[in-house]
Amino acid sequence: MTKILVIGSAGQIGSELTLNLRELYGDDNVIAGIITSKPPEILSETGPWEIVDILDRQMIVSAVKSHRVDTIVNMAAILSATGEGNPMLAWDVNMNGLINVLEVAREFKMKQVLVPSSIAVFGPATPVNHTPQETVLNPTTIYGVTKVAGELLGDYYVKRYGLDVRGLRYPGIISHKTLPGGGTTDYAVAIYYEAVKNRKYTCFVNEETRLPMMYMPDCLKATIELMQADFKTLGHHCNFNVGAMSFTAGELALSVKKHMPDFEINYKPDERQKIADSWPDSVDDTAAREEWGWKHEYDLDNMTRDMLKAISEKHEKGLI
Ligand code: AKB
Repeated sequence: MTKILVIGSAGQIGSELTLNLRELYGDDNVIAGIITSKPPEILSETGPWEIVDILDRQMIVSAVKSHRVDTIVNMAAILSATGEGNPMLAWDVNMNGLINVLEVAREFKMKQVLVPSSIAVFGPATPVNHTPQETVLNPTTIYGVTKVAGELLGDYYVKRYGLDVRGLRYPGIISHKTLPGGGTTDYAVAIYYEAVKNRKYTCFVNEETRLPMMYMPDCLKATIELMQADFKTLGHHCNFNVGAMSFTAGELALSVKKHMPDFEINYKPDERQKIADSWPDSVDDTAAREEWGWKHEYDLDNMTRDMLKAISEKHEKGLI
């Protein structure tokens, strides 16, 4: 029986992934690892949880031992914008945290470890359109540096110790359940909340900024499908490009306007513009499609319809 520990369970992806994994593997078999003693109710009421600080190896060991964990999903990370504000923290959580996870996984002979990466591994010298799987990785953010090192470290544990480590390069993830925090792509979530609440939004990247993006249902599908893929069929391990959609901030605003003609947007680029400019417009995810059958479902307009509906419902209930 699989027993999964999700570290960083309260975050944007971790919170929804934990619930999806509980549906798939049974509530008791998915342990939410949360850094504080106050877990979101939706996680504490639907299954087991533990306080797990990724920087404290003994805490990870203790959760692994008490629940007989055989799989770790590491969703704890400091993202690009926060990372630029505090590079040492980004290094600490993203690298020292990761090595803790990998070492515990090695020591306890885990069945699998999932270690996400990001489009932040790319940099200004990387081809911008349909960025290949194998290409120049010269990121200019500390977050990107840690993600490149994380991919290499994961691959090293595969080769050196035969540990099953897998990971995918998430694009900007858009969702309406748990807010993202500290990322450059956060404008693509904030725009929907501000549209519903105030009918206007000041965007922190310019109108022409184009980035690869993905709606949460596709992100969960990609993550779970990669986890379920047969290890023997994988030619890559910790660095799969996964694509879904690619749009500019202006195109995103137009998609919102289709539903809310009075929505207004203006652009006031800040320091995050430079980060966005260093990332690709779109990625070539042939390896993911060929090796484990990746196929996205949502495009921009489907996602916008869904996002506005869900956030409007929250607004009507006074939840936001
Ligand atoms: C960020 O913007 O930092 C993240 C990412 C693309 O990894 N959303």
